[in-house]
Amino acid sequence: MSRMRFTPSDIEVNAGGTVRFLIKNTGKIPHELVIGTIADLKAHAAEMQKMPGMQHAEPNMITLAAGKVGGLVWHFNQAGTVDFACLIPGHMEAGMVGKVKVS
Ligand SMILES: [Cu+2]
Repeated sequence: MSRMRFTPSDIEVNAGGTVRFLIKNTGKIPHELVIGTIADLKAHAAEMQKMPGMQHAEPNMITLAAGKVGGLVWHFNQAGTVDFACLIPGHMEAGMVGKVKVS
């Protein structure tokens, strides 16, 4: 099993900046990248545990099948820390989390 990591997992952006993330799933199973506060991400992950295989699409997330590449555009309007994670059950716990430092 490949390691469940985002590379890089720490990103720095300028407040007010709009960032286009280009994301590649180099693993062998589907993964996703969801942007939010760590509290929101944990709540969402708990919801997904109850509904395995839950399909969802929101502007703050992208789901990628193995080997696929996709983009996600996000506007970081204020300074602080924004978190991101893969919310497929077990993945966040395995280390699929990261942070965006906005300053
Ligand atoms: Cu994942």
